[in-house]
Amino acid sequence: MDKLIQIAEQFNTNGPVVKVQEYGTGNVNDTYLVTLDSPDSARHFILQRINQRVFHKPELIMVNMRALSEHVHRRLSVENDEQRNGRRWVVPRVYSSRDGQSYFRDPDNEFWRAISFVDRSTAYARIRGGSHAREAGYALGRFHGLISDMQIDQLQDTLVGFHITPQYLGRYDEVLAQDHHEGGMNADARHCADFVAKRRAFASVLEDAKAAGDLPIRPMHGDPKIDNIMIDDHTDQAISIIDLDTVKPGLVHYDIGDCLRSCCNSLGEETPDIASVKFETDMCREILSGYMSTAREFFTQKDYDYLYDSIRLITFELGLRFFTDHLEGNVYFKARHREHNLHRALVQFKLVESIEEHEGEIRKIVADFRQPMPASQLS
Ligand code: GN1
Ligand code: MG
Repeated sequence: MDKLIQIAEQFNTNGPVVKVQEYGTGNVNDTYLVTLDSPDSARHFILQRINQRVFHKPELIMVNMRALSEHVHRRLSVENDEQRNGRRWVVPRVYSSRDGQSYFRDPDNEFWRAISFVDRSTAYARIRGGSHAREAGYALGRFHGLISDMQIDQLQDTLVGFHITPQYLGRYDEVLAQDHHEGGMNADARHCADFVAKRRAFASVLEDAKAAGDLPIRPMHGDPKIDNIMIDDHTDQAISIIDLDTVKPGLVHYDIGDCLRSCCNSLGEETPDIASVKFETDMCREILSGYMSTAREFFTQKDYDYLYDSIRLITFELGLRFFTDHLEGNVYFKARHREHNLHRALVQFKLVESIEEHEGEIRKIVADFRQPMPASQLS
C-alpha cells in the first residue's frame, strides 16, 4: 500500500494522499480510488495501472484521451441549451505527473495514469430498469454525437485488432491447433467449441460491411458496457462514459452491440445462473430509444441495417474471446479461478442464443426506430 501511495503522489493533485483503495471490477487494468486531504470537491481521483500485456503502447491511450478531451470540451463550450438537453456531461480529466507527463512509469516499468473522479454519480454493474436502460442508450448516442466530427486520423490505434471478429476467430483456431484441447475438453468447453463452429461464417459480417463501404470508420468508445456509464446520483440521468482506453477509429456498431449485450442481460456477465440468462427486448427498445434521441443526426439508413447483426456479433465475439482466453490459460482477462473465463464464455453464448431466438422481435424494434428514408439516400 505504501508503494501505491508513493505512486499516487507522483501526480499533481490537490493535497496529500491519505488513502488508496482498490476500485471497480475491470477485467484488464488495475484501478484504485485515491483519497486526498483536501476540500470536498476534489477529494478523490482515479489511479490506474495499465495492463501492458494488453496495451503494448499505453502512451497512445494518453494521446487519444488528450485529443478526445480537447475536442469534446470545445464542442460542449459552443452548445446551446437545447443541445445540452438540460444535463451536465462530464469528460474525465487527465492529471499530469510531477514531471509534466500524462503518465508515470515506475522503476519496474509499470505504466500509471491518473484521471479525475466523476463525483456525485454511480456506475452500476447491472441494469436497474427501463429508465436506466434509456439513459445508457442516451449516453452512448451523446458520446458518439460529440466525437462524430473528430477526424479519425486524430486518433491512434491503442489496441490493434480490437473488435475485428475474424481475427479473434483466427487466434482461436491457432490456440486450438497449438494444443491437444479437443480430446481433453470437458462438456462445457466442448459445448463452446461446437457453438463457435456453427457460427463461423457469421463472424465477418461487420468487417464485410466495412469493406463494402456500407459502414464507415468512425471514432468509437470500444467498451461502453453498463459498468462504464455514469448515472448522476440526484437526477438519475447519464452524465458520462468512462474508461476511454479503447477510444479509437472503429465502427459505432461495435459500441452499440457491446452496450446492448451488456445492458439487456440483467443478470450480468458474471451470473452463476447461466440457464436463466436472456436478452431482454424491452431493455433493447429503451436503449435504442435513448440512443436514437440523440444520434439521429449522424445515423444513416445503412447503419440501421446492421443493428441486429452487431448485437449478435459483439456478444458472440466476447464469448469467443473469453473461451479463447480460457484455452490459453487466462492470459488476457483477469480470472479468479481456472474456469472463470469458460464460465464467462458460457454466459455470453447463452445470451447469443437468446438474441437469435428474438431475432424477429429485435428487427421489429429497429424498424420502429428507422426514420423514413431522406431523398438523398434513395438510390
Ligand atoms: C474488458 O477491462 P474492462 O472490464 O473494462 C475488455 C472489454 C470487454 C469487457 C467485458 C481492453 O473490459 O472488451 O467487453 O472486459 N477490455 C479490453 O467485461 O479487452
Ligand atoms: Mg474497459
